[in-house]
Amino acid sequence: MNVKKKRALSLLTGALMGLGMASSAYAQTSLEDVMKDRGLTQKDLLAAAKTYTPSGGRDEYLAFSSGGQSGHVIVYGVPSMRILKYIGVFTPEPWQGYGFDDESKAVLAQGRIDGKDIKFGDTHHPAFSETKGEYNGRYLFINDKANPRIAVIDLHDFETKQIVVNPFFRSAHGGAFVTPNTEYVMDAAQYAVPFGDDFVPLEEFNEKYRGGLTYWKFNDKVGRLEPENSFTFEMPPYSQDLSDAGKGPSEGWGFTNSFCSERYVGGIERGRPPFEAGCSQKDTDFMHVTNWKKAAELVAAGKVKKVNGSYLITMEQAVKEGIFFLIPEPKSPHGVDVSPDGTHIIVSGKLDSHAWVYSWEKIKKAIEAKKFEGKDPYGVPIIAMKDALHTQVQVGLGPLHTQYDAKECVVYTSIYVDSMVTKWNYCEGKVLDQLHIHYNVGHLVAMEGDSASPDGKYLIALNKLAIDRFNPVGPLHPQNHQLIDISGDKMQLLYDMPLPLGEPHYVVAIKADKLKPVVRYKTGWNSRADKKSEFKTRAGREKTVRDGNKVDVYGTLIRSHITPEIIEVEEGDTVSLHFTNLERAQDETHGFAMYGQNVNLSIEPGKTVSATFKAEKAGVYPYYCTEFCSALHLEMQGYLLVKPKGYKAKAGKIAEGTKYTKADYDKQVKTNVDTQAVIDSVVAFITSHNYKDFSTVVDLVTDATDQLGFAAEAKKKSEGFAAKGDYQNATLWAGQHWQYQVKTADLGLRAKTHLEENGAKKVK
Ligand code: RUQ
Ligand code: CUA
Repeated sequence: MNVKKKRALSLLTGALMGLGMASSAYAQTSLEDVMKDRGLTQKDLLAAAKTYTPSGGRDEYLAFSSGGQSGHVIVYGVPSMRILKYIGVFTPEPWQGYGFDDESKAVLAQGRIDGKDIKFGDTHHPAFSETKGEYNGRYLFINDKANPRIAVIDLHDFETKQIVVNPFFRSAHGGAFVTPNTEYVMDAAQYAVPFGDDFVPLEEFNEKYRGGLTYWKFNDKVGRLEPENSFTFEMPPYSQDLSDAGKGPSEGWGFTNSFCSERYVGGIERGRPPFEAGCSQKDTDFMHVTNWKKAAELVAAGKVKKVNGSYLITMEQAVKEGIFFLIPEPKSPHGVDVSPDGTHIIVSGKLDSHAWVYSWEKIKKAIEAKKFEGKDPYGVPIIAMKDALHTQVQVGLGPLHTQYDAKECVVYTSIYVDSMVTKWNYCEGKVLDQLHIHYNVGHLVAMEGDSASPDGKYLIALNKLAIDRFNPVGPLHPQNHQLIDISGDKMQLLYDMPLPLGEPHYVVAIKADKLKPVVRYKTGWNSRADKKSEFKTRAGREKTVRDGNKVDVYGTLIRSHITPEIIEVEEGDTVSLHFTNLERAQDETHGFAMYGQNVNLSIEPGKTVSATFKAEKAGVYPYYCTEFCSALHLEMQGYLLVKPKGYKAKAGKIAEGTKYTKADYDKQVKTNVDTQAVIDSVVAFITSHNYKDFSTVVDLVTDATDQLGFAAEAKKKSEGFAAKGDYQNATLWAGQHWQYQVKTADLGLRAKTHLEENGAKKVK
């Protein structure tokens, strides 16, 4: 711990220990004042100390939250609850240029349904890729409930790389859940439909409508789902809900909830009692148990037929092969959560006050002994509840989802109706603690909670309502994620975080040090396809290529100019801009926005992106960089000139706005000489230290050397013009020389600061 941190901590502990005997009188009074002013209690201070992250501090965990209908994923730190990023997934996200450059448009286009661009997503459940049941920090998957799709986000750059559309379903809630080595990503349908595109009247619901569960094959090496190798279990029209994959002894199996196994079809307009009445009549629904390992073997052996180009395991086949079973579960269940060791499965019924704990050992025994209490109307064997249940525990009204603690047998269940979290022991079947939250909790997330070795520590309650917790901002309230300390015996509420993008159904949280995202791409990188872009452009190689009425512009961006600065095309041309960001330095992103063409790009260091549009209307279209990237950022600009058809340029030159003389030139040269002295001193500092041991500094130095190279060229030009007595051009090029010097100095100073702050050693 550094001195600053130690001191801050001792001040705080002093204050917490009675406020009368701490070491620093100054800090003590001021803390007391703050407490009095803001009406804080000692308990508040303790909570603050557990979440407060000093400037520059990092979080221990990163949480990835569903962004609900926004179609995004929200990333925030735990315990600070600071939002770090929105990742565009199913919908455009302008800041990241997602949905604006050709590369990301291609990703979004994979998610089209019947050729239609879908402009929202209903993201529910994110899931991390796993190795041996542990989060490996490589990929994140998330489902879209409304338009049955799954997206793949690569955590090496936090970008969405792929979207797949389910070939059978018309909704899918039970995703994304991964098998222990990310062989498959589970996604279950919600609302039964006829598979295929045919219209089938509701009168034929029982015979022709179907539910299902898709196991999407994931290719870990290339980081993509393989629709051609994925398979779907056809299931009864029971409204399959959430799923979870078995682990350890239950590895190879999957578990899926269902509700409305009554198969009730509402229709108040036909004089029928509504859905909700008919869907909650029976005391139990069904947990669906599927054997994906055996199913995969059947597929590999060529025993499964493809329908609509995708493997479909019919109910008949699944029953015959002994890979599909049903077990009664409590009324209208919601969550189904497999224990970290894979021995138990916890299910909660929304209309029941119990959590039901199933034993995998018992289920397996019943399957092996072919001990069934009967079959459902589709011939699927039913395992009797008593042959599968370990225990049932009264946890509160409207239990939904369960998360596992690091401590054996300890779990947390969200209690929707009672607005509560119940901590209980599922081995012994007893309640340990209860905590009220605000209000109506949905999912819970514990740190690494879905892995084979949960960390415990913190729990976040994802509350559906915020009501009175925040400053009012109109009828649509933010959602409220409440951070809870679960390290002790009693749960302690620490923090309320309003989340203004929703509805965020589920969150997964991973140890921050498992993530190693890149800070820059290899120069000329197509990040969406993860390969070198065919449009990569190097400094000095910028060009415009015309082929008929198609114009390709190969440009670059670097502080502080866009090359080219003037683009000339003709009315009716199709224009493709290809830009490469030449920066190597961390966080030197340039943006590119243009008037009236929906062109808005984010070009992170090294990235190459393209934007294609039709220049339909003659006119002048300014463009500029959207990121405040350097002192001369506002000057990072240019013009697209769309000339009328057949336009003939009049002879003449661009009129100079200002005229320069020898005195102007001399003044600029003097400034440049002074600036060079600053650069020299910075260079001397850097090279006299072991800067090569600091990769950040090496990058900065490389960029600075580039800039200095450009500076030398500009200097030569200015001197050439001066020699000819053309002080107009001599002054302008001397000014450009200075621009490059300033950028060199800026980079150099950042490198110097980095060395000073990180204890670089003097080497000569
Ligand atoms: S949901 S509040 Cu997981 Cu979609 Cu339960
Ligand atoms: Cu680049 Cu502003």
